[in-house]
Amino acid sequence: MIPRFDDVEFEKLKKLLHIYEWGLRTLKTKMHIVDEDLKNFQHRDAIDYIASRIKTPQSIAGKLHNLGVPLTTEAASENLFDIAGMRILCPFLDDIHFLVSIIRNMPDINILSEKDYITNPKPSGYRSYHIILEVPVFFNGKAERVKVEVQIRTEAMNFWSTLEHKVRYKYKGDIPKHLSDELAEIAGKIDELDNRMHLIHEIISLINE
Ligand code: 0O2
Repeated sequence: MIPRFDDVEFEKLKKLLHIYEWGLRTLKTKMHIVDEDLKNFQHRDAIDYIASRIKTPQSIAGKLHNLGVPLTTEAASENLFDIAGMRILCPFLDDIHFLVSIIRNMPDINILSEKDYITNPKPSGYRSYHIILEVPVFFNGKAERVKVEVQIRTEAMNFWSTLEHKVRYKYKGDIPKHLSDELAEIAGKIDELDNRMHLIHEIISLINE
């Protein structure tokens, strides 16, 4: 049976999700400004695309249920780090760590954790850089901190992970071995492609200099 929030908690959750939305919008504006600054003043195109989403109440309820914690807004904000999610797609490999260092230098952003699946890919072949951070927002006249999960990866890595996510969903996480082997092999090819594209880009940049 699909778990649901009761009516009181659902009303509280709707309010909480507004605050997450403001946090996400604040971070999105910051990243768009970074993008313009890089393009206009540093001649660098490190961001191709920024996408963001707020988790649905159903998905939040499902995740809390799986964690075995009560279906409350308090439990959601304490236990879930990806209620607000942002994905940043980069053209080239070196743009990922470059953007991570920019985010680390933002004075009002508090970084809670980082996972570097670029340097250490998951056994599935998944590559991406994950940062859980806190963004300041004003709510009811006082400053609150909103958690956002940021995933940074190349377009090619995103192509792979979108398909793999669909396969994972289809097989409810239990992907048949022949398919997971195939996906892991393709992930390796995508890594090679990212590295070769990066090299060509480096050569062109050197020639331009
Ligand atoms: P959804 O449906 O996208 O929200 P853990 O592995 O337990 O240490 P955890 O909590 O899974 O850590 O966090 P992690 O590893 O940072 O993963 C967070 C999100 O990254 C996942 O969210 C996925 O969106 C994505 N992700 C992680 N591993 C994979 C993978 O192997 N394949 C794909 N396609 N995506 C991955 P959710 O909540 O699991 O799923």
